Amino acid sequence: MFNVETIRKDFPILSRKVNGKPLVYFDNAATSQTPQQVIDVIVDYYSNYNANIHRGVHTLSQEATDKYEQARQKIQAHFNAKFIHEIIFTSGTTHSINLVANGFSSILKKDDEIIVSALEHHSNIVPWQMLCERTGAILKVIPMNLEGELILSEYDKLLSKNTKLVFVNHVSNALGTINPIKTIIEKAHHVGAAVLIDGAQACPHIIPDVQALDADFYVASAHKMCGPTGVGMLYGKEEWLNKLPPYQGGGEMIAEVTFEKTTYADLPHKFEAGTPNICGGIAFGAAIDYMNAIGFETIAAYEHELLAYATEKLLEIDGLKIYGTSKQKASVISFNLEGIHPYDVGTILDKMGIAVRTGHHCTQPIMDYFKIPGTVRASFAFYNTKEEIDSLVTAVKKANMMLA
Ligand code: 7TS
Repeated sequence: MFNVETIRKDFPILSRKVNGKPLVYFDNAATSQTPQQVIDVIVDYYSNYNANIHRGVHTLSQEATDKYEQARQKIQAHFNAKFIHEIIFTSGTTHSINLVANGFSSILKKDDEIIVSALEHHSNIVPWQMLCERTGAILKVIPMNLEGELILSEYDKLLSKNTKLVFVNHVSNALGTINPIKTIIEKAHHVGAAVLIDGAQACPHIIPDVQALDADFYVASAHKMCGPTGVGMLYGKEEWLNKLPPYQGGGEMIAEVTFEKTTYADLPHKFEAGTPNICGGIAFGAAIDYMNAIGFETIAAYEHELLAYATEKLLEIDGLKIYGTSKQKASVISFNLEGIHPYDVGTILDKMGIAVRTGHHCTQPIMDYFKIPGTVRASFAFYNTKEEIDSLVTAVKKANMMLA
């Protein structure tokens, strides 16, 4: 049985105070909090078997290597990748996307077309623009409607035999929209284009089955799903990862080096140059274990309750407008108070111990679409409570009175 009070005891940070008030942490879309079970794994690593991996005959190195490779296995199982070597450790979503974009520099030609969506985070826009600059490829954008949903009939019009790549997030960080990625992937494959799904915001709520989705690439960050910062993953279909050239050169990614010629290591090491975030990778595995022990269906159902409750309560406030009203939505609420800058609301909320994000959320095109400078964003996790939402609503009402 899911008991939020028991769950909250796993997160030491949730019992701290901010500005003399109990912390209410509603910035989970930026980074999630870390349970004691994952903190223990990090402490255990540095206390007992900190060593470099894949290169030592000594015991510590072997233990660290085993644990790191076990974490890769956990990720493979979680995302249902066919082969373990299809899982590449990276420093996070941004790194994963840049790795793929860089690889396509040698594949794309002038006038090839790349499609992104209007809902993308800057990290799923800028690397493709850079790729277009390098190759002469053309970037096209799937537009959205006022609810924050992608307009699939427009997507159909953009697709053609010139489309080589499609990049869409699974869940929008700014609006919470859950995108119909299975349909988006099917349509792209119909014209022979490859698809990268940015799962940074989906993975805290949903288990993506990369084989059932038939995604060519799927990327995520550990720090949004109860893991540490500085580590993430790239899933790529074996055939694609074999086609892409290495991203960085260095130790670990080679088969043989001479000054005349270097050959590269097999997957996954071809994309893992240098000493990785070993502890981070192991802790990523522990975070996946932690979330699976609670269960993603349980997590999603509870977060949905929080979302419905918060939406209803916030909409009772005079002059409050919610941006992103898609029918399929994760537990993210972006809102503004009429005539009040989001930054001012965020500052008052912080004084009351409530952490939200304010600004454009690295999605300036979405803000431009709504003609606003930014929003206040409250994003909920399974360790949040309805009482915390009540505190948010009270604080927003106060801000509304103070700033009106
Ligand atoms: N893609 C999406 C959809 C994201 O939400 C983020 C981070 C990224 C990519 C980049 O992830 P990173 O781990 O490489 O930084 N989003 C946010 C956010 O909404 N607030 O802070 C970071």
